[in-house]
Amino acid sequence: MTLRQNTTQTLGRMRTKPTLAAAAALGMLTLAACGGPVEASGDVRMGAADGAATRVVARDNEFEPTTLELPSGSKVTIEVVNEGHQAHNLVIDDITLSTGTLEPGQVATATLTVPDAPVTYYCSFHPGMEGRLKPVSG
Ligand SMILES: [Cu+2]
Repeated sequence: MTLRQNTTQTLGRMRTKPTLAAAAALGMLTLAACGGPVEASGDVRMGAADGAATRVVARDNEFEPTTLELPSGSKVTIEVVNEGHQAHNLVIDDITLSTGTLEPGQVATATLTVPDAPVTYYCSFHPGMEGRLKPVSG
C-alpha cells in the first residue's frame, strides 16, 4: 500500500467518526488557543495546492480577502498562506475545518464544500482576525 492510499483511508475513517469526536476536537482547539500549536481538522494538508485554488493570505493580523464569494454547494480548494511574522491559522467552526498552526511562510491547502449560508473564518490566535465565506448562487 502506498503512503497516499494509506493517508486517504485514514482521512476517510476520521470523517465517519461520530459528532462527539468532532466536539472533543473543537474543545481541544479552544484549549490550545492560548498560543500553542493547534491541530488541523477537516480535509486539510500542508503545502500549496496542486491546481487552481482560491488564495487566502494571513498577515499580522488580518486576512486578505476578508470576504470570499464562492458558488454555494461547490467543492473548492482554498490555499492559506501565512505571509505574516507570527503564527496564524484559519478556522471555520461551522464545517469543522482548521488549517492547524501555520508558521510564517507556511502554506496549507483545504478542500471543502461551500455551505448554503455565510460562515465566518477566523484565526484562533488573534481575536478580530476574521473574514466571511459567502455562498453565491452557482
Ligand atoms: Cu492570527
